[in-house]
Amino acid sequence: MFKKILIANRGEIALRIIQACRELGIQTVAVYSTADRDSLHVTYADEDVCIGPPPSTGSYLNISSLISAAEITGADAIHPGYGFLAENAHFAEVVEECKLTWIGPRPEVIRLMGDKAKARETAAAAGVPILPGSREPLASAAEAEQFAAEVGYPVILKAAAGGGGRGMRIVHSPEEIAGQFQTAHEEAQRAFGDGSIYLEKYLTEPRHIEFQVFGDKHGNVIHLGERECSIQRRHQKLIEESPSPALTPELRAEMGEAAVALCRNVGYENAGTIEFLLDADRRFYFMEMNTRIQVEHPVTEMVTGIDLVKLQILVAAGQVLGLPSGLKPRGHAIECRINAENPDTFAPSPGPLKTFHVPGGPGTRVDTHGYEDYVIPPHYDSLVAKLIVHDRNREQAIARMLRALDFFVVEGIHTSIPLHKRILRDPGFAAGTFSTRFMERFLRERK
Ligand code: MV4
Repeated sequence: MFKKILIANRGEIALRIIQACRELGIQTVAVYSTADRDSLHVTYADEDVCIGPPPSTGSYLNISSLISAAEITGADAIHPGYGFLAENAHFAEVVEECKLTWIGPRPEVIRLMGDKAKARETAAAAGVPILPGSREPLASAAEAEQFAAEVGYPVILKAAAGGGGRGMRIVHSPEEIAGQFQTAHEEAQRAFGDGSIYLEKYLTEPRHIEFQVFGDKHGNVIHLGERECSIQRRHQKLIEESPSPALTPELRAEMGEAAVALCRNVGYENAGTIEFLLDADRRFYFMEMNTRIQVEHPVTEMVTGIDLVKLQILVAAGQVLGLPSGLKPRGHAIECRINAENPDTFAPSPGPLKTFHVPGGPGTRVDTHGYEDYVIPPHYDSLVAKLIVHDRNREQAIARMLRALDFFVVEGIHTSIPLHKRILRDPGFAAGTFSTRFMERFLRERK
C-alpha cells in the first residue's frame, strides 16, 4: 500500500481525497497556490507545498512544480481529482516515468478516450450502440454534407478534441452545413490545436445518463449503476441523482453491460464514467467516456455504500476488485451543486463566507472546503459545496433535499441554493419526466 499520496488538486475534492487517505492510514501531501493558503485541504493534509501563483497555469496545471512537490515530500502516488490535469495523458506519463503511481487509468487509455472520434469508434467496436454519423473525422465540407444527407437533419458537428459540450455545432438544414463545418473546424484548430470534426445525428430531447465503471489491474471490470445528469445549464450540471427515474432494472442491466464491454475492450483500470444519451423511445447511445472520478460520484456512493475514492486508491495499489457488477441500487440519492454565483444571472460571486451553516441530520452529506470567514478566491471554478441526500425513494429524497437546502445558510456571497429550491419544487422535476432541455425551459418560464 502507498505510504504517502500527493493530491494534485484543490477545493472539496482535495479534501475528499484526504479523508479517504486518512481512513486508509495513508499520509497526505496538499499542494496549493498562493490564493489557497487558508484552504481546508492545506489545513488537513499532513504536509503541504506551495506550487505557484493563483492562475492555475502556474500552479495546479504546472507539471514540474507538482512533480517536484512529490519528490521533495517522498510521495509514492499522485491522485489528480477532477478537472485540472486529471485527464492529461502527458501528466500521467510523466508521473509514471518518475516512478510514482498514477491513481487513474493508463495514459494510453486517457489519450484514446480524450479523442472523442476515436472513443466513438472504440465504443462501436465493443458492440456499444452509437448514433448514426461519420466513422472518421470529416475531410471536407462536402463530406459533411454527404453524411448529413445520409442520416437526416438535424445533425451535430463535434470536435474530436472537444468534449463536455465544447466545440459543438447543431445544424438544422443543408444550407448551413458547409459554413458550420468550416467554422467548427477553424475554431477547433484554434482552441485545441486539432481541427478534427465528426458528425452525428442530433437527438433533440435526450436524457444524459452516465454509468460508473471500475476496473482493476487484473482485468476485472464492473459497473456501479447510473447517474441521471439531465439537469444542467450550458453543460454545467446542477443536480444529479441515482438511480435515474427513466431506467428499468432491465435497461440498467443492458446499459451497464455495454459500459463494461467497452471498458474490457480497452483494458480499463480505475474509476471511469461512460456517458450515454437516452432518447424518448428509451434507446441509448454512447456519447463520451470520462477517465476520472467525477464531481457527482457521491450519489453513486450513497446508493451503493461504496467509497469510490478509497476504491481508486486500493485498485491503483494493485488490489483485486472484489465487488459484483450491477449491484441493485439501495434507495435514492440526489446531489445539488452549490455554486458561488448569482442564482438569477449566474455571474460568479466570489468573496467571504460571513455565515456558513451546513445542514446535517439523517441521510444528509455535505462535501465542502468552505467554513465561516473562508474567502472564495476568484481564480477557480465556483463550486463551494455539494449537498447530497439519501432516502428510501425519490419522493422522500426530494423532501429531504428541500429540508437540507432550507437549513443551509450562506451569507456574504450569492449561491445557487435559491435556484435549487425552485427546481426541486417544479412539477416536471418531481415527475422525473425531464430531458437535457429542462433548464432552458425552466429559465425561459422564469419559475
Ligand atoms: C449530443 C446531443 C444530441 N445528439 N449528441 C453535450 C455535451 C457533450 N458531451 C455532447 N453533448 C450532446 N451531444 C447528439 N448526437 C446533445 C448534447 C447535449 C447535451 C448532452 C448531455 C447533457 C446536456 C446536453 C445539453 C445540450 C446538448
